[in-house]
Amino acid sequence: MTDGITFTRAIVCPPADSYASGLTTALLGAPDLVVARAQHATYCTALKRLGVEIITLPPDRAHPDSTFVEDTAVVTAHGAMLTRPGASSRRGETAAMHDALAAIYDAVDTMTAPGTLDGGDVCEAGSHFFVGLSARTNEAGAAALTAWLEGQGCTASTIDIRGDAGLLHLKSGLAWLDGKQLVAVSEVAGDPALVGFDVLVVPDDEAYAANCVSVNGSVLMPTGFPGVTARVALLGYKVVPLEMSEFRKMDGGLSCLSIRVP
Ligand code: CIR
Repeated sequence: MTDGITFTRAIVCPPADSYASGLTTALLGAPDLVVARAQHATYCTALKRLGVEIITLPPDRAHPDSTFVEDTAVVTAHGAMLTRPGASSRRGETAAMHDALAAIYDAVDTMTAPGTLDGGDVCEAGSHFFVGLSARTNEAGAAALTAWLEGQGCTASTIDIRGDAGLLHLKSGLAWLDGKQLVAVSEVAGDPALVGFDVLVVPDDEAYAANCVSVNGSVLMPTGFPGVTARVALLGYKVVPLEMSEFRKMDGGLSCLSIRVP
């Protein structure tokens, strides 16, 4: 680990009873709620073992996608901004996140219309942030976040994934491990915004594993992707494998399940 961020807390929200009625394009069948809750609990335990305090929001039955908390806010060491999620069915998720963030940060900013942005489109790489333009994040949302990040002393660049039908969010295909090290699917790896970074390119048949999460020197990775897992380990990272089947069924990945706070 050369230049990572130390995370002290993570905000999570266990899947609600309504979880299976959330948005999905995955065609992998209905998720098993009991298994999803067990996988979520294991995820939280893994974060705790890495020194992260878990802040748990109550399951939100009115919002089936509310377990994917990452989409509702972007945080830095100094501040937090609530997003305006691209899917209108998810906009009400930000109220609970506001309360959690207000207990941590002096001020919580809020994105306004016409901007839309999902936190899954925001890949933090130290003080630089890659912001995806996607079906969920529009130009106004990306511009508003960029201005906000600059006010926080950070920089940002955009990556347009609107032509990549297989990517729901930028972080579906891009992760930062630490320093200059990124993990990316081939569609994202060649983007000019990544010049100057080292990119581990994920093979197409293991693309789901590009959504991995670097936490305090270890890398959380979904099980079932031996090629990319071995390559991350070869780079010197300790890999923590986690079963994600019931979240993948709802288009979710490891990063979506938490907001990690420095
Ligand atoms: C959605 O479509 O909004 C959810 N079913 C999945 C969100 C996944 N979030 C993420 O990748 N950051």
